[in-house]
Amino acid sequence: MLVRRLHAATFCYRSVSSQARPAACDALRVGVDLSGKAHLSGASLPLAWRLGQLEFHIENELAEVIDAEVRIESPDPEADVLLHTSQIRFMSGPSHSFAIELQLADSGSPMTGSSLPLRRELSLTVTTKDQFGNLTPLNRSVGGQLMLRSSAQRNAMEMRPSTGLLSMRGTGEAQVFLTALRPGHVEIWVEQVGGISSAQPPLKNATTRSLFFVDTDHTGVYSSPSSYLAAFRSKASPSDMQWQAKADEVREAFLHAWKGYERYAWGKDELQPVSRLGRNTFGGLGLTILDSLTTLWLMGFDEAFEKGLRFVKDDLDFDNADSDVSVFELTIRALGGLLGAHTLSGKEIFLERAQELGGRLLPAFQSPSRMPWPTVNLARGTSKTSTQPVILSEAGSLQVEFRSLTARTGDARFRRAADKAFQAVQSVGIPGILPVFLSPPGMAKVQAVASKFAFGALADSYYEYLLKQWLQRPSEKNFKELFLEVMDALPGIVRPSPSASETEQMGRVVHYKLIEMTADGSLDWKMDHLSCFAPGLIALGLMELPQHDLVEKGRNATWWRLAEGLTASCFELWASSATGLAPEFSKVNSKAPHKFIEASSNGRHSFLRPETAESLFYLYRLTGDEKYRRWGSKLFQAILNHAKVPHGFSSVRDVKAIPTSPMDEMQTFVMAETFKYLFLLFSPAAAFDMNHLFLNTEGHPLKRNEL
Ligand code: DMJ
Repeated sequence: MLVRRLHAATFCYRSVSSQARPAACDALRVGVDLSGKAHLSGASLPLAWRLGQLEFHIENELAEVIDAEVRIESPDPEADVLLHTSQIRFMSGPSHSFAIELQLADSGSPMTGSSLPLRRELSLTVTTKDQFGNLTPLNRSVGGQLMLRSSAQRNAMEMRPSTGLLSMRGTGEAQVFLTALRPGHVEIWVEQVGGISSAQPPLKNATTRSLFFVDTDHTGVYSSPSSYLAAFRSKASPSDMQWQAKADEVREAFLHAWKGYERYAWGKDELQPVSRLGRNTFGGLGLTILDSLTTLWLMGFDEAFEKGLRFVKDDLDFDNADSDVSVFELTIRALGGLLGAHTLSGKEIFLERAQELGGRLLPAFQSPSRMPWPTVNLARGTSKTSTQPVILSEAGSLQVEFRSLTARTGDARFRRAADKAFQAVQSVGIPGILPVFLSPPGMAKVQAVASKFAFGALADSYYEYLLKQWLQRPSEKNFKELFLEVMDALPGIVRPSPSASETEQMGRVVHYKLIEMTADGSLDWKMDHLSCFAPGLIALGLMELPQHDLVEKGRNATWWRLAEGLTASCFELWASSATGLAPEFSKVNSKAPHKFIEASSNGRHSFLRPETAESLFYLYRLTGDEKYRRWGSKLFQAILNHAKVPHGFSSVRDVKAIPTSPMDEMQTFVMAETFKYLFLLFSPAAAFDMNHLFLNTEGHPLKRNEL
């Protein structure tokens, strides 16, 4: 109920020129007629004129302009006084509040959700209202002009008119059009330019609105994991149809692992599937959940994904992570997992929590060299200093996650930190393959530490992120150039040498081995399973790099040979053991043709690592050769036969011993990567859109061209 009061002083005269007050003045009555639905409240009655004072209480349930006719009347038609009638208009008050409404310009549909589409023109209407909610023009005496302002970077948003000028109509409404060209958060607000600014309320505070733009070409298109699964399965080719049953078996295996974790370790970082316990190895963040979200989505598990989302929303508490945890692992698994879930589902909660986690990881980058300290305490926001050398993969593969976080949130701190760490690694000035250790983060000038040159443990994802940072932002050509330099140097640690003359093998695939070189330049005849990501990376390079780069230096032919030959060796690592599982590493014979030699006892365990499955996935995408699916099916069968336990899957102690001895641990990458790559290998290409997405080193989808 709106109540408006009007006080008026009136006087009673005999004539305009006379100040005399006749007796008839006491008998005067007041009459009031109101327009619309307004009426006088009881407080105004009786409508008598008393001692020259009139007071009206006008009530109206509508916020509308009210016209009142006020009459001073006398009951005596002969009365010797001047009678009076006044027209009073109750106008809107001065502008009091601003409202901003958004609609899709072409369809007029109001945009009420939290995420707005990129590259679609939005019509933005600004209205000014008075305290009663009446549309009202701005008080003209204030002068000046109102402009719409935004925090978007240059070239990230277009406005019509380009100045953002809000031409207020008499009704108190103005319209501008805007189109976001980059994803992420943008703030908009109304600003007064010129005029008496002090007469305005602090407009920026009153009008700021936060908008979040997403690329709806690839995110938020599917409302649930199952609709995503149904959509890509509807695009299956005849050969995909034949493999669908295998994809479903992988789905079942994944669900078996998820159920074990859900039942016995929910909220803990990892499941110990034999003892049926949970353990906190990463600070107690429920890391298995964070690392599984993207697989849950791709495999179409609605309920489990929803449960994971609720965990992220309600239970994930970084304040509980009061221990020193690897910055690198938190980045690729937890941050990557949250960003990947955001990529696929478009649900903003994942980005919110990713941003929070990113903020808590930032202290790790405050070192003299700008390379991250190895660990961070998320609860305290601190990193312990360390005098240990920096591990190449740890400083050099955090970049795609932090850069993506900046692209999506607009907070430049994340990208800056990761870029500085990357530049610090580059500052050692060694081209191509780098030693696996660099000077500790506390040394401002970064130097190489005499250590081995390798593509497996301690180094792997550094090389992977050269190509993937370029996919994330192809205009940064230095990443591509660095990757090409690495690839040109790679044959130095491959045996047999992949140069065409030595490997003219009549179309036969040569089983190349990726070995290591010690600091003094001699070869270490050992191949890590971790290095089995390399053929997949080379295949990705063959699919994505410009032809002119591939033609140069005969790269095309060499890369094809390496991609196929290294994949064949990685498959052999699995297939040649008694269980069919691959050992952590294997020795390689130094004599041609450089066959694998039985792994030494400290390398015979298997964490069910994903790298071979990962390469099979890329090789199948590159070649379409069904052999890679058949090999994948062998890997999967070995995992089912020798690593499955009643409540999950377990790392095994010795891949040569049957029955296997379980190590009572299920690494989170088994669910993030191993099962995901096998599932994608057996699924239609539409299950993972490589034109718009790429996978971080933990198998979480991020966007290409995001920056
Ligand atoms: C995963 O965490 C990632 O793939 C990382 O790049 C290497 N190690 C494991 C899998 O083996």
